Amino acid sequence: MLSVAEASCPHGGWNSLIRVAIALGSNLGDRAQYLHEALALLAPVIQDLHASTFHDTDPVGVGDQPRFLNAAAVGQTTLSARALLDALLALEQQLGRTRPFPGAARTLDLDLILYGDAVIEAPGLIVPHPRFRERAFVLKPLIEVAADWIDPVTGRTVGELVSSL
Ligand code: PH2
Ligand code: MG
Ligand code: MG
Repeated sequence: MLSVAEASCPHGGWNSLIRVAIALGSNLGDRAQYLHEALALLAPVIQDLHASTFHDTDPVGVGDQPRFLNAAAVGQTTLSARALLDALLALEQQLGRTRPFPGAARTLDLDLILYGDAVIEAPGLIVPHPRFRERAFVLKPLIEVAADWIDPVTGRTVGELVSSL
């Protein structure tokens, strides 16, 4: 586990840019509009933001729910993983997300999937995302923008992870 200082500064230098990957999902209201708005609001926080296309997907593991629109985005940030997570949660709230129960349908879900090559296990913050390797709705958008990114836990690229879905 990283210390607070390391999590804030994993590669030396407090202002170094870290490459990050975010998964976006929406299955409530105007899904495409929420994803577009989220990307616009992420741009000031994540530099050089590149987004995948939007994928219409079956809900996975959440019972009978509306279909999802999923996407992935990569870019660079000076924020610590914790500060980035906090920014993502605030942005979800800004775009109307409520949490009536775990797994409820949502206007917007923003998950931190990869933060450079950091492996972090802290309360509420596990990076790489613990379930991203088996989730087609994360990997298929992600391969469009980060096919060569190496998962620091398995040593496999995103492309390889997609191949073994
Ligand atoms: N997110 C979940 C659970 N199930 N299924 C799809 N298709 N897309 C999602 O984004 C998604 C899901 C938990 O966050
Ligand atoms: Mg999620
Ligand atoms: Mg989430």
